[in-house]
Amino acid sequence: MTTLTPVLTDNWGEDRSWTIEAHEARGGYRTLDTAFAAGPDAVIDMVKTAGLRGRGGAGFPTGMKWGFIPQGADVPGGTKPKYLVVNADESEPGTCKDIPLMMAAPHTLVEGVILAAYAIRANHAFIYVRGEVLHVIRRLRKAVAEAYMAGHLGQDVHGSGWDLDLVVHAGAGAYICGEESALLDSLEGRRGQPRLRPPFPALEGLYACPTVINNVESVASVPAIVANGPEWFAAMGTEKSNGFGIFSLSGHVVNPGQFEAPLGITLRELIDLAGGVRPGHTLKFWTPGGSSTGLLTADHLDVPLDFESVAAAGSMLGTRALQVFDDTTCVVRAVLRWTEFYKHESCGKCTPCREGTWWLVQVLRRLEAGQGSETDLDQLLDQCDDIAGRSFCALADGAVSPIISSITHFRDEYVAHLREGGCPSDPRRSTVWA
Ligand code: L3W
Repeated sequence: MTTLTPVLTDNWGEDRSWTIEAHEARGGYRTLDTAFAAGPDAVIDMVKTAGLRGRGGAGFPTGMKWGFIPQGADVPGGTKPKYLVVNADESEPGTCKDIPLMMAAPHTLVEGVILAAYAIRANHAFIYVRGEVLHVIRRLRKAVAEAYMAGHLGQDVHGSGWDLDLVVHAGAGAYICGEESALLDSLEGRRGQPRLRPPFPALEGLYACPTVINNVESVASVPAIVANGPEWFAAMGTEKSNGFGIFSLSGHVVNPGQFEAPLGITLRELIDLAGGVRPGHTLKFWTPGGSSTGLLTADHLDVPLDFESVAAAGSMLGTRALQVFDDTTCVVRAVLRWTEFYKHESCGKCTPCREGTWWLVQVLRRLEAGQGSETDLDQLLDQCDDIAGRSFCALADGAVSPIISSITHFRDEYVAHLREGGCPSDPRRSTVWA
């Protein structure tokens, strides 16, 4: 049985854990002097040796990303200013780890920002926060002000001769701005829409300068790596998915919440830790990393939650947003609701996503209302095929993923809707929407 490894979540229950006094009392900000003594390249090496992979969904190696930033006059772009941007635009359905982290431990994030910015030799950093979460924005701004007052930010940080300014920027509440290149457009003051890549932000990002964009949890994991050493981190998790992560259990479990554990723990173990599926019911389906990673079923309860094993099971680890649905949930209705979300949040820049998500909703509404025929199911899969991999960014891929996986695992339930003229488990049945 894998046990929990509270590191990022360790102080969440403490009185006023978000203050600089509480953070410093636990040894906070001491890693800065360790990093300044070692030098920027040594910090990158530590993160590479630790094997930290991006915690925002894609799992890209963090140290490698930092290593892409061109440095020095001999390399194209090497003399341009460098930027660090923290993606705090958490909005994927089911994903709910970064917001509690920033509320309970904002200084862990600020400390990570300083270490990451130092490693890539940036003098400016931004935390781009989802606009709706005013309480988080206030808390972060307070933490940043405290860090300036204490000399952890600003000119000549800790007498190192290196300067860092950190700005907390509020987004305006669009899901697409969690996509890294749309986030950069938004930060530059434009409407947030994805950019074509290459060039990747590491070469041309904010203001066309080399930019690292990392998720909140990725950056917040760095102080513990510097404090405890990369081997300590690499000893946890699996061979290729090192370390620990925050697993967010929501839905039909007795005690939903955040569970910090080594990568490779299974949903069965996590559900046990969460007190089980609610009494009298059984698990029907779940998402490993938010709705855009699609659905898995009770057959996948023992899949190790690491990047490789979840991919081998046909899904993605994503953001470890484990939404648990029991036998009372209509899978067709759940998928329809998610698809409506993606249609609403499609930025409209590319046709497959803008038009495709609209059509997906039309067909799903008909199916959910029990109207149409089995041919519509095949048409729906054809539409998914026309959309996946043909859009500017991952939004459209995420939109088709729950549809394809639900038809793969629950085709009979779609057919039952058609046979019964609506949801078999809903006595009111649905009526046609469109
Ligand atoms: C330089 C190269 N950099 C890749 C960088 C790239 C980015 C990172 C990962 O999507 C996923 C998505 C969601 N030179 C590079 C390079 N990079 N090749 O590596 O890139 P990528 O394209 O694999 O992923 P992404 O666009 O960052 C993230 C999934 O995560 N997800 C998360 C959703 C969460 C939210 C939210 O809450 N706001 O959206 C859930 O599963 O679907 O597939 O930095 O630049 N050659």
